[in-house]
Amino acid sequence: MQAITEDASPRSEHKDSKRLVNRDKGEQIGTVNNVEKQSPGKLQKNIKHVVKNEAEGEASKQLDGRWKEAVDTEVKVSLKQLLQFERTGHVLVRQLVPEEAMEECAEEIWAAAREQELEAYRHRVAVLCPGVDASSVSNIEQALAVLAEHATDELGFLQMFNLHRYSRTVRELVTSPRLARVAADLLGASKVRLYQDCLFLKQPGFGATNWHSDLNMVPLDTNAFVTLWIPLRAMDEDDSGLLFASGSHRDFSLAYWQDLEGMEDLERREYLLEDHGALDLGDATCHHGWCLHYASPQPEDSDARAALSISYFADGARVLDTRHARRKPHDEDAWSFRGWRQALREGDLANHPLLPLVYPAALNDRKDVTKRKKTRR
Ligand SMILES: O=C(O)CCC(=O)C(=O)O
Repeated sequence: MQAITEDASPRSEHKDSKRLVNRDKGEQIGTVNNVEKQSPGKLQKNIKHVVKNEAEGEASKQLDGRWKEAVDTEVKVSLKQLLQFERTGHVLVRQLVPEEAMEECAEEIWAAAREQELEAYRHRVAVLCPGVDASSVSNIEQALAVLAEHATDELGFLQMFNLHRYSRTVRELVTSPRLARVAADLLGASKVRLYQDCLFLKQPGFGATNWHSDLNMVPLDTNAFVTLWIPLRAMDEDDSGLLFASGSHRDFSLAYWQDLEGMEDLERREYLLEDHGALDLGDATCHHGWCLHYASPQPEDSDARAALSISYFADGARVLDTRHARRKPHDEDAWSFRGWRQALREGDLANHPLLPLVYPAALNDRKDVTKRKKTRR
């Protein structure tokens, strides 16, 4: 069984990890990835294949705005979905973003992600190569060479954080009434804030995303945290979708009694492991912040898979006061939260322009924090 450990990268697969068997399907779902053996050229080729080039990105500026109307409308999740989320910690929401709208947004998400690609490689260097100064990495080939030589774990994914700060389209999507309302309903919260968005990119051959729960990496003292995970293309059964340990978000005794080593044996706890199968463009899976989840390696002979993962929390949460905490949050996502975290003290209300209130729509205080030219959608 794979481990939830306190090493450099909770989400990345460990070189010595055992393989995980999906007991429902009776098949092996984990594997050791060999991306470091791939040449930079191959990765670059793949990136060009899936990331829209600049010219195509430019075309996306001409979005006619219909997508925005679609996400400006609130939708409700059903009682059945609420019950499933409550019991299992995860739920599928079909057409969270209507397909046509998502098609338009995906173009712009790719364009924004392309601009953050080097930063994403630097982030992997910072997480996986302790002692290496990530800011000294000046191009992707160099990053791959550094990773090949120094990485303590496999390269399972790239993370492009907070694309809403670079793209108005992404900002309008992640702060939209449609997504914010679903987050509020799932959390049973009257007011909801955006925590972060993060594009998780897995090139063909990239390894697994290790079992983890999101709140383990969040410096907030809260239980009310949800992530909406929206792939940028339709996903078939072979693509690396999320697999969930159902009910793990309610397993209070796991984190209460067990230290990190004791949390390794998930199989003994007999969680039901569930995924949501093939997804159409615009479908999303939503998971609770304490729900353990995993993603298998992306097959070599596939297209890359990318998913925008958007996290929200119920307003009123405070920055974790670590004086009496059993442990500190993992800092794998520190690049995402350092802006607001440095401005707030432990115990403060998590109230900052970089954590905008997005629900209810009437109180939406999302500011235009985009760093791009305003003309860009
Ligand atoms: O997409 C992945 O591989 C991981 C995503 C994830 O862990 C999340 O969205 O919380």
